[in-house]
Amino acid sequence: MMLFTKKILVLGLVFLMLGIVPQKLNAQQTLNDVKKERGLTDDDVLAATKTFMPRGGRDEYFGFVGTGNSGTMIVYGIPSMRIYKYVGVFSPEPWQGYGYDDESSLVLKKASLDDKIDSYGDMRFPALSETDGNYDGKHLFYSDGANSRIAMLDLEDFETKQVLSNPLFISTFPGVAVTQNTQWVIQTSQFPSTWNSRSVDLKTDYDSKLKSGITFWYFHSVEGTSKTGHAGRLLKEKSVTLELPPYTLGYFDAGKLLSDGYVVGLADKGDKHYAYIVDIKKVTGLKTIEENGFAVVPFASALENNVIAFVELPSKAFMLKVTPKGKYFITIDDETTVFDFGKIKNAFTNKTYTGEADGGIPVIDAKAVTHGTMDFGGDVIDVAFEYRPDIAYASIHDAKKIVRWNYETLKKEGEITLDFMPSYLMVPQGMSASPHSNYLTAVDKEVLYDNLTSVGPVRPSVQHLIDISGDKMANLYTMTLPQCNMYGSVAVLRTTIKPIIRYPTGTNSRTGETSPFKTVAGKEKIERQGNRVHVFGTLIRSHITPEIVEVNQGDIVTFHLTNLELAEDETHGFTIDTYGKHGSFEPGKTASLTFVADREGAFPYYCTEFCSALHLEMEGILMVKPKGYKETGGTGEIKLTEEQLAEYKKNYEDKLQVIAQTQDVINGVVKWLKDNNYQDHPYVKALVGDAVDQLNKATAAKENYEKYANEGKWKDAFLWAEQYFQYQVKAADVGLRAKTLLKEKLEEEK
Ligand SMILES: [Cu+2]
Repeated sequence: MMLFTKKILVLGLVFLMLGIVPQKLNAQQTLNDVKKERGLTDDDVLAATKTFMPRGGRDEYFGFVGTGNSGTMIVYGIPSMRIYKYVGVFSPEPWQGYGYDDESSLVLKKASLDDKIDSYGDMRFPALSETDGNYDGKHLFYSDGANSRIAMLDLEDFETKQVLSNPLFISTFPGVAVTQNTQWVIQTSQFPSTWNSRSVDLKTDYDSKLKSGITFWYFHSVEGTSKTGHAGRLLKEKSVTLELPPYTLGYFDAGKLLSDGYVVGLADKGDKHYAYIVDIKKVTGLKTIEENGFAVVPFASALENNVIAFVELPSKAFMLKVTPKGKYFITIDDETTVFDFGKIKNAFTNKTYTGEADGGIPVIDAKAVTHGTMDFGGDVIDVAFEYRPDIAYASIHDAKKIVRWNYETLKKEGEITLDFMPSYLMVPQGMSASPHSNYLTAVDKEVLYDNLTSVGPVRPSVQHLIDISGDKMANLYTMTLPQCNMYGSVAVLRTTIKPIIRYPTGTNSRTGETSPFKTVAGKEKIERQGNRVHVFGTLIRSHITPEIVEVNQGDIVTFHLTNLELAEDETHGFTIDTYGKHGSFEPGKTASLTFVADREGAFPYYCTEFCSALHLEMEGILMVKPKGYKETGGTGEIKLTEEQLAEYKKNYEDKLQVIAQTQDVINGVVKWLKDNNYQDHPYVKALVGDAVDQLNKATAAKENYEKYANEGKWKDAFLWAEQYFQYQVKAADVGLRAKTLLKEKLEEEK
């Protein structure tokens, strides 16, 4: 106490000496007070009001960003720019057990060249699934530029369902594009490489042995949604790769509506720069040969069948995007060029070629197919399209500007000057046939130097939200994206996505099918065959069953766990201390954790997710008995004295009273719930279902204590009564939560 007072005195003196008066806190502040105190302008306050999300408010859009080398995806809201979730895609993500439980580890291992799980990626430009050119909110795709993989996520549960290895490319462009009905998910190589992983003499063999290519991954889409998720999958056996000479391939986009059936992209070789156009229907219908287990259309056949042509560009381009209705595509190099897709299609079909590029690829005369060019007076990085017809935005990096322009009339229509250098742009649904939004985001790094607190040499990625609804564009908000090197993003109207809140009990979420290891209440068991041990367990507030698992050192052990909960957000986590395994069990999910019990000892396991107030009661113990361990000691039975027996009898009778009182509480809650028609509220109904499950589990305990009491075995009777009481408490806990929730719902309705 003395010491404490002294400290305050010293601090006070220091403040006095430095002339610092500790800041006074205002208990009550008006909007004007806050504005004045923080030096905010009216524009600042307006921007804050436009992005502020009151409690219970919902964002208009879901945004999706690939984290680049982290190999994960960020889900965020627009306009609040709040991050909702990180999802493991190309690298393990421990919170959701991705790459830690058996089911998701299999997803990642299948895509690995050497059976190891890659722990990073390079994911820059995602694509959302489309129906008739519009986002349908079902799937999301990413390409891994660093490890030549492709991934498919389901937006029903925001989980990665598929990661596949591209068996041909070593270097892959870190972006994907989908055709307008998601029949093909397109991925290209980036830097030329050998496809057979053999070394070559680069001086003499570069043109003959190094290759590039475009892969058309066939997507098997399934109408509607099943209870276990969208059943669509990429099918490797129906996918095709177009072989190309060693060009470095860059950004690409799929045609849509007016240009459906074509893919256009950037190709460079030496000092020659091109935009390519490929006829998808034609190329995917050609005869293929097999290479590395993948169907390949040989380049000679492609030439012969006129499936690819080039348009020459004046300099190296960095971006190419197709306009929303598919009428044009825009390339960005030293200047910004709007190409007429229709004219290119005609020249391509009629073979109106004026030259030939390296490898013999026919070249279409650029002048004849150009709609027009724009000079923005600086280095343009990206374009984005919005809902007003023919309107696009261009980011002028060095001039720190975003220009609004019309790609039909080729006129500038406005601009906003920024205090940073903008790079990649995104308008919600801007890459679909129906751009939707009043918002534009711009990626920026330089903003940090002046405007954000330094957090050491490496800094987070930053994207900036701009209001484009009016004639005058306005700055709204700057969002930091940690663990991320950000490039592109996509966003879709929030209501287009229909997320689920639970799986049907026993679902393997990665396959969408019922897990063969699904376990229901009362059927928990431990099976052993030699040194292979399978634990079939369940998780429910607030209990892990079984609570004790005994194995021998060296056993291969699998915990197959099913979360029996039905209630919203009742996720349980599971880990066995120091054994390096972690699982996340969302309501209904079954997942498995396999490991070798190679260290002897007692290893507690427990629920890692805060699932309820009694969350830490979810625990148990894994006993790993050392090799050659023999049970010692007596029979385990201890003879009780008369006094001890009487003591247990009294404890038992006391416990019965407590049980009766608890039952009264439960009955009261049940009556209240029934009187208030709890069954009309699905979430409350789910909670009551969970509570009933808890009580059902208790019936066996009740039978036991009654049996032992009849036999006069008071110790056993007491212990089982205690067990019954534990279940009762847990059921009461869930019941009370249901009551609170229903009360809230009824209040809302008033
Ligand atoms: Cu839990």
